[in-house]
Amino acid sequence: MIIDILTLFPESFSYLNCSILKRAQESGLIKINIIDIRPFSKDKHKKCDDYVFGGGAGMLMSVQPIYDSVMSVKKDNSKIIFPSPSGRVLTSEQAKQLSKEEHLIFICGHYEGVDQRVCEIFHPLEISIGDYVLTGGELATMVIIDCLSRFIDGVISKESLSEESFSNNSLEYPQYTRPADFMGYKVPEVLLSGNHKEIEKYREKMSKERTKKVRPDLKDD
Ligand code: 6GU
Repeated sequence: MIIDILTLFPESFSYLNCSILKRAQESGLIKINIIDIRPFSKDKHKKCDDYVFGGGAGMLMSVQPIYDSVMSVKKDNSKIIFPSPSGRVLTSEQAKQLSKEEHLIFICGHYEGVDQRVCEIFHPLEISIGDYVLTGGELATMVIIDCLSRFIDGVISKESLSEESFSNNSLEYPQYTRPADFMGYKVPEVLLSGNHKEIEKYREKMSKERTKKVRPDLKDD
């Protein structure tokens, strides 16, 4: 998969060069390009924002630099995503669907947002990452990329995908590693028993309990 990120703040994206996403890029499963929008501005001072018509707080990102930066990378098979608190909230299922795309383009808004004509021209898929507001789309873009990358074959193991939270609309059971006793805080006996059937039963029970207590809104499957 090729991912092009259009942003006024390219320096925000170092997280994508760590750990699992770093490895996914090194092994050629994902290619991520971070593209600075500013050089595309036709303004003589490379200005990329302006006041809001009709009045209102703050500045909006202008349509021209975004239009030209999108056109510089857009192909017939590109899916354009505009992370925005006005979009539908990202789900695991949607991330899985997105992981099948060949080319994703992310438009990162900043300040008060972007000129609406960006949406009128490109009809991007608007995705929110939750019911709160961030100062820009950069963090949301990284959240979406991180989440969908895990569904690309080879990025993580198949077992990790099927066992984790949300994989069947429930939260993950608690896990422990060595030592079995840390300052008197003990690992539950059943996990040391080697009885795989009992371990599975215990994990299912813990998962159900945690989901019911913390996220009763998640529908059981
Ligand atoms: Cl995608 N962008 C911004 N700026 N704030 C958000 C968001 C996105 N999702 C939730 N809050």
